[in-house]
Amino acid sequence: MAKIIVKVPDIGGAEGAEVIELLVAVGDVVELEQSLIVLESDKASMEIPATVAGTVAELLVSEGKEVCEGDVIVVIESETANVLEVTATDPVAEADSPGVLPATDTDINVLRPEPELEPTSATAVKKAPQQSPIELPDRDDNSVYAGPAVRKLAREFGLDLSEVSGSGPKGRLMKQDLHAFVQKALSSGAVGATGGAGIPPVPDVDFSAFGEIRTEPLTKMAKLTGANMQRNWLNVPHVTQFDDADITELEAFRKGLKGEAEKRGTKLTPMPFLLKACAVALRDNPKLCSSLSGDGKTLIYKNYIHLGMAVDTPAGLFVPVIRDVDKKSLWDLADEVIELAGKARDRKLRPDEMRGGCFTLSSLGGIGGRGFTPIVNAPEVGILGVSKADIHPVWDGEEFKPRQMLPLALSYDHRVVNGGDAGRFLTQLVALLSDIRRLAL
Ligand code: CAO
Repeated sequence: MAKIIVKVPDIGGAEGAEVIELLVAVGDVVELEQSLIVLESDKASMEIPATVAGTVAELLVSEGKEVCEGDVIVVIESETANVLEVTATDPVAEADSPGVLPATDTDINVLRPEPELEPTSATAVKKAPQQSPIELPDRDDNSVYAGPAVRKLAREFGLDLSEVSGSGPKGRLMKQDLHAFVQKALSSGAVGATGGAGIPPVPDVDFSAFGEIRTEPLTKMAKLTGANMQRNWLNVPHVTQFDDADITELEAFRKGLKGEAEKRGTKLTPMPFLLKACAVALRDNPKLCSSLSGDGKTLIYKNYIHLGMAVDTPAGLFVPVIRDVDKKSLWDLADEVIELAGKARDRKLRPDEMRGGCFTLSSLGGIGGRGFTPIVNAPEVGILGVSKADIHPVWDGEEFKPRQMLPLALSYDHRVVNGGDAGRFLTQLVALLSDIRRLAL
């Protein structure tokens, strides 16, 4: 029997992550790849799998704990046969230091016998050097422990980090410390008085005074989504424009492909058609695919079309990005919609799968409703809200005909996109969806 430690893997540049769920307990028998814990960073939520089969000997984290890449999460006691198989190919594991397998999602270390881990095998090898549980970035001149992302956020808020106290290990400053500091300053009126946002706070109400209540802490992802929505709502002057696309023919074509889709093992919803039509309309109306530079002086045009797709999950809203939509077939897009939506719901999206979007689609078509005004996902400048298609009587010049109409709402950043730009984009989109032969033009 050998003891294997499972560490926090590369979390895609995210600076720290919170343990939001423990999926195993000490003594549990786990299989290879079985999920051990769920982490939530400010970029993604992810499950950390067991890298070997065995028994959970130690659980070194608890719910709510903040962890960083390289921190030890779990110690698994495993049959040596499996372990040796893994470590034999790893030259570092033969040495005194713990062996780290390169390029895996999770580091595996074979622990040499050490008193606190009570190794059971006499063949278990020498003691591993003590690892620092959390890597601390260098202190700055003012003795502030903070990572680059926190320092960037402080610059955005215009905060002096030495005024903020850190709640992380060894006083390390975390993003939530900055948020709490700003929140406190806003509610105390301090920022308003010094020329800050000056938005009057919503009063804190004791709801229990009016009846029974229940409280539930927000998940990190929900808090982050809320903060992003507020940031986008406050920073972006929004305009929303509406139209309906006649998708009667598109729907007939799509339904005709149902059998072929089943044979291919996929499902063709209206989403791949929407993605494809948006890609063509964005190519022809590049302003909708641009972003404003940080100083607001330059417009950045992108020669690629990567589209975000809002996915509704029990853990909150995720926006995975489908890359190079203009270069993919409807079948490819159908597969990718299913794959990314599945990963979002299973909390398996990697941070890099949620980056680089140019424009977002938010479809509530499968849920219902006649229309909504989506909030732009800045620094993107446009987002398309899609509602449920329904049969409506449409006047064709001589009579009313029953047509399947798809309600669309385009929200845009009015600093970048004018009504004319948006009107042309939406009109083209409607034309493309109403006659999908135009997608080939
Ligand atoms: N009108 C009518 N029916 C529609 C439709 C529309 N606009 N869009 C989809 N449908 C149908 C589909 O064809 C499917 O029907 P069948 O099961 O009979 O074939 C059904 O609705 C369910 O589709 P779906 O929602 O599972 O699949 P999708 O490809 O259309 O969408 C996804 C995928 C991931 C975008 C969607 O599941 C989702 O999560 N939407 C929510 C997005 C969201 O929350 N936006 C709000 C963000 S702001 O809070």
